[in-house]
Amino acid sequence: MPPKLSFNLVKLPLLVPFTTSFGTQLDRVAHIFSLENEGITAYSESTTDVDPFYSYEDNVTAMHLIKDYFAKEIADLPTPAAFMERVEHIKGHEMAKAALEMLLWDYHSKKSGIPLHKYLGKSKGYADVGISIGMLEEDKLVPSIMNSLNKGYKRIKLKISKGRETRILSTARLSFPDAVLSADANCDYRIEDLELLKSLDQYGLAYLEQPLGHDDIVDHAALRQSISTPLCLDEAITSPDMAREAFQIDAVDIINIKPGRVGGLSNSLKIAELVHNYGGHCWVGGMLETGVGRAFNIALASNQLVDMPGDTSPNEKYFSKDIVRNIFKMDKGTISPFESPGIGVILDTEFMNMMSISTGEIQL
Ligand code: OSB
Ligand code: MG
Repeated sequence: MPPKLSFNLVKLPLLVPFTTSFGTQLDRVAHIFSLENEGITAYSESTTDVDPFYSYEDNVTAMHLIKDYFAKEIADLPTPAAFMERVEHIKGHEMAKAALEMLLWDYHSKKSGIPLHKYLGKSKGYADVGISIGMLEEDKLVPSIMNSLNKGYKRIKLKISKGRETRILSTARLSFPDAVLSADANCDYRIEDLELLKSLDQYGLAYLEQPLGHDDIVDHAALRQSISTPLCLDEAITSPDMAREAFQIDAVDIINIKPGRVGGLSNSLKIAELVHNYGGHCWVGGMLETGVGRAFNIALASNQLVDMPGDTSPNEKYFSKDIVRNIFKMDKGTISPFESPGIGVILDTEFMNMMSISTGEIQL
């Protein structure tokens, strides 16, 4: 029997609406992929969503690329690195590539009988965990931060947007003078906003994440010279080459690595290595993933090269019920990856099917 690739498009309501500078998200709508071969079932999740707001990719573009270009390249179950070489001539679409690249990582680590976090290289055996808090009504911000600190989160990241940053950050800093705080602007500012961005130095942030354009590193380099807050890039780093160039022109201190955004785990590890060689720091971000994508993120965040707390909250932060039976638990601000082969998640296929908008098989 040849390998079989199938998908579920699931829609899970978020426990708390997630508001960023680009909008409010009420649900996580995700393609979950399953690859079956010789008694092994591997899984992955596309980090795309309904709207092309975080990046130009969305669920429809990802499915187009996967069905029409990428699926046939995994029919012989290549290594993740070999797959990435085969699709290199297709520009961009890193999230679509990552969905299949990560499927191959899960498949090969399961076939080897090794948990993914060990299969990826040197693992610490745990991930340090921070939280990403969406923009909230005035009266809900302080209780939300308080609750997160009580749960043991090692860093509190607050979403900001142009015009709302001063209220959010001054409120947070006044109430929590010693907390490790960061701010994520999701590209809402321009270099013309320099004075406003300089004023954020007073809040003693651990870093400011992606204040300027999604495809910019030049203005970020200029901004970095003018502020004392360390600069973290997310959207702008779409490949190991972009990471290298950002360090070469002094545009960045810290990189938020999201495997989806950079074409998968091979590139994530390359970026982590490069960051280390340039003396920078990195952490693993998130895209409100279900338990499937979360398991990949936590395996990567456990790597020794990842040296800051990431956005890998336990499942219960996002969903009242996830599509997996084994959920992550946070203990003193850390989460341990699963120790069974591959990503180690046990899918709740019944619940996944119940929450699916559509399902299907993809021709390899
Ligand atoms: O910019 O890091 C971001 C969620 C969706 C899209 C972009 C971002 C985020 C988050 C949440 O910050 C991270 C998470 O908890 O998964
Ligand atoms: Mg971000």
